[in-house]
Order: sequence, then structure tokens, then C-alpha cells
Amino acid sequence: MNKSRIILIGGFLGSGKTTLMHRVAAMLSENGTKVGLITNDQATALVDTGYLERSAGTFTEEVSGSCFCCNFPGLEGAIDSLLGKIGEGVILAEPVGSCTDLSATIMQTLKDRCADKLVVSPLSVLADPEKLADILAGGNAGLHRSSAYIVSKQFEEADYILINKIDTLSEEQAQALKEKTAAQYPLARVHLISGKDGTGVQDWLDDLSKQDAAGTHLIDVDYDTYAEGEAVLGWLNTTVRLTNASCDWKTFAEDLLKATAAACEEANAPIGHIKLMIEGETCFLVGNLTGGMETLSVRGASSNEPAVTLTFNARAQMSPESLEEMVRGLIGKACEGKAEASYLVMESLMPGRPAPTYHYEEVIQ
Ligand SMILES: Nc1nc2c(ncn2[C@@H]2O[C@H](COP(=O)(O)OP(=O)(O)OP(=O)(O)O)[C@@H](O)[C@H]2O)c(=O)[nH]1
Ligand SMILES: [Mg+2]
Repeated sequence: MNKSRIILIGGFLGSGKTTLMHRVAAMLSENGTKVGLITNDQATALVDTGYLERSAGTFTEEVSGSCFCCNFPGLEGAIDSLLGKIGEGVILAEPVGSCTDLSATIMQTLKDRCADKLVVSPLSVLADPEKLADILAGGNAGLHRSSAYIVSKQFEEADYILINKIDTLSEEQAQALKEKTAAQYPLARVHLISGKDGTGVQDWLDDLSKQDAAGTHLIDVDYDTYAEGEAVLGWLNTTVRLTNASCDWKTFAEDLLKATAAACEEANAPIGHIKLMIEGETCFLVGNLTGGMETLSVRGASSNEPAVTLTFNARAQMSPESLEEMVRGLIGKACEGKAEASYLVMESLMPGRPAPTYHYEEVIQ
């Protein structure tokens, strides 16, 4: 039997990893390829896992409570479980958006320790075009300078930089950004894509399948700066049962995200990614906020059914305590006169210093 292939899709918070995995899963499945997906987070109760499980129609595994790099056995366990279910196929894995040094910690480890079962595809790193343009211009992409350091390191170690969301750019803007990116990161192959409408995705997959080398280079990462860049981001995952309700859930989701954007702006807290999912018998909504109000989107099927489950994940630049207080307040306010809220899960944390399970000093051939 041929080996399965693994494609790691990295990139900062909100750059579009889950959206791209969803699209690639659909494209590959349509051609009869078996697909497995792996999500990853520092805490449980993930919007990404719920979304992919419900809508991608493929097997999904989650490594939660720690990132892939600091819990390689967790990643390998998820891979083995998927291989048991799909046999031969393609596994797509999304590392935590604030992780870097993946070439040394994951790519080399996969090549070295999992060669018996996997072919490792090049490391593909997604770029949000606005953040990328700002980083190329020497800015911090609206983030703390140490978080911006992580973003720049993600690009530096990439085998592929996928400039995503090109549906938001003109042809000229996209080409100019591609040229600048290729000049700044000469070790990466650069593609223009839209995970949302599918533009460029097949070209990238075709190119990827022709490349033998993955994790082609290692980079220097200052772990003090990396740790600070993660630690300034508060992390919150919660699941809330909403009952005795009478409201349209799409309006509820939009109002909650609008209030969240306003509260973060007032607190002067840059948003990494704030996302929610509302699930009921007929209702299934996903909402995102990757920056200011203009980035707000809520998609899916709405209803006004009396009981639903809300999953809310927030990564924003504030202490976990302040983030939790803010989110409890916002959910409480959103429910006033509309629904009763009971918390099933509430985890808020500050990511700890990264301590990778493995760290390679040389590229494995
Ligand atoms: N316009 C546009 N929006 C996109 C595209 N891809 C993703 N998005 C939007 O970007 C936001 C974040 O997308 P996700 O796929 O959840 O991003 P992610 O990288 O998985 O985020 P984390 O898991 O939190 O790190 C959502 O609002 C998506 O709809 C794209 O190609 N074009
Ligand atoms: Mg995601």
C-alpha cells in the first residue's frame, strides 16, 4: 500500500487555515481521495473542530490542551487514529496560529519518526494580505511587536507562502504583494489563493504534489520573544447552553460579535481571532472577527429555536482574567431579555512558554 500524505497548513490566527482545510477536504473528497483533518488548540471546546466535523464530511481529530510542537505524541496519536479510519489518503493538519519554528519541531520530526507511514508535504503558511503587507513594510500588523515577530518567523520558515483572501485584492495589488513577498522570503514558493472562493487552490495543490522536499530550511527563533508574543495573547474557550430563548440566532451572533469588537477597541486590545459557533436542531452558524468591525462575518443557517449551544473562542491581547470578565459580561448582555445562559465549559489562559517535544538542528533528508 502507498503511504498517506500529510499537509501542514500553518499561518497566524485568522489567516484562513480552517477555511482552506475545509475547501481542500471537499476538493480531494470529490476526486475520491480519503481525507482526515486535525485541529489544534491550547484549550478544549473548539469552534474549528465543531465546524469541520459538522460541515466537512470527513474524519476530524483534535489535539487540544497543547500545541502540536509541545505535544508531538498527541499529533502522532491523531495521525494514527485517522490512518486507521481512512487507510491511504491525505491528512490536513492545522497547528495553533501563534506557533512558529514548526520546521524544526514538526516537519523534521515527521520526516524522521513517521517515514514508515507518511509522505510529508512542504510546510504551507497562510498569510492574511493586510498583515503580510504591513510586516513587509516593517510594521507590526497591528499586533504586539513580539506577536508580529512570530508572524514574520512563520513566513521565514515556510516552504510555501500562500497569500490568502485575494478575493479582497485587485489583480495588481495581489501581483505586487506576491513580488514583494518572493523578494523578502526567497526560500519560499509563493502562491496567491482564496480559500473562500477556491481561486488558486488547485494550482497550489498541483505544485505541492510535485515537490519532494519538505521542511527545506531551519530558522533561528528567539524563544524569549516567541514566548512573549504568545503570552501577550489572552486565550478563552467557552461553551454555553442558551435556553428559554426567543430570538433570531444570526442577529444574536452578529450583535454579540459587534459588541465584542467594540469592547476590544475600548480596551485597546488587538484581536487575534474571535470566533463563535451556534448549534441547534436546525440552526448552525459560524461567526468570525479577525480585527475591526469590518472583518465581522456570520454564515450558515439561522433559526429562532428555543435552545442552542454557543461555542465562543477568543484570542485577544489582554490578560486571561480581563478577557474572561469581558466575555462573561458580553454574553450576559447579549442574553438580556432573550435567553438564559448556563456555562458548560469556561477555560481562559495565557499560553505558556513553548517547550517542543523535539527540536531538530539539521534538516532531515
Ligand atoms: N475574504 C476572505 N476571507 C477569508 C478567506 N479565508 C478565510 N477567510 C475568513 O477569515 C476568517 C478566519 O478564517 P479561519 O479559516 O477561521 O482562520 P484560521 O487561520 O483557521 O484561524 P485560527 O484557527 O483562529 O488561527 C473567517 O472570517 C473566514 O471567513 C478568503 O480566502 N477570503
Ligand atoms: Mg482555525
